[in-house]
Amino acid sequence: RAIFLDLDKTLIGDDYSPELARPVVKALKRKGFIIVFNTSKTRAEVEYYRQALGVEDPFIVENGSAIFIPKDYFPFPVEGREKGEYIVIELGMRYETIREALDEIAQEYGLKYYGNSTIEEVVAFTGLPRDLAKLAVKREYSETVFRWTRDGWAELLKARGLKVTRGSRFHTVTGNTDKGSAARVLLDLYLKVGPVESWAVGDGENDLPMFDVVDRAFIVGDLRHSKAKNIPSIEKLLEVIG
Ligand code: 2M8
Repeated sequence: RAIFLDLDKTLIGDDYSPELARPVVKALKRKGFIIVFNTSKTRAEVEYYRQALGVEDPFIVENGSAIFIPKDYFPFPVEGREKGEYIVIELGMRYETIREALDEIAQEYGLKYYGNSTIEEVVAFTGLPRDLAKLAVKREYSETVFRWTRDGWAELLKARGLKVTRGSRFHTVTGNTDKGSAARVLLDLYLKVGPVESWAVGDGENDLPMFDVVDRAFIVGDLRHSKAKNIPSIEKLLEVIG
């Protein structure tokens, strides 16, 4: 069994600490789940949580933009870009391209995103501890927009082939991808090895496409989705896992 897990407000709470997630990850491991983090976070941020929680499976970053697969993880060669200890399957757009589009309209719409903010501003807007904020601004495939003074910017970006999605707190700008497409690509790789039952847990609008590609979906909180079962909190997830 493989489980796709959103991080913010699903596996980790408002303080961004990995502590709440520990018992959940432990229970999932005991049950033999493959644990795939599928998040808006950057590779640097996910590496922090993987290390803190002892998770070594592949992971999906920046809202479905790229799948990082440890080299030699699958018993067959995987097509992708070699980057350090990973093979990376890139489904999104390069950060530089997204930044160019944002920079062009930033002034007109009063847009604030990580790239035109100081670390202090990022800390203030996200509530991230400074060390984690530094990892959050290491974007490779997406940008997080947290403030604007005029509407219409999202439509403009969409007309230029970019995607704007709501996360737990902010808006994410990516290429034409989502958490569901990336989960599908990774599931197809697992299916080459053998049958796999897929689960997903998330809390935000950007998690809905992921629910559509798995066998069992769970929503933390009160977001609606026909296919998913609502579970009120992260701790409740433990009951579901059994
Ligand atoms: C952003 O992600 C959240 C989660 O969905 C959001 O869009 O609301 C990203 O910038 C992520 O990298 C960052 O850690 C997080 C901080 O809340 O915000």
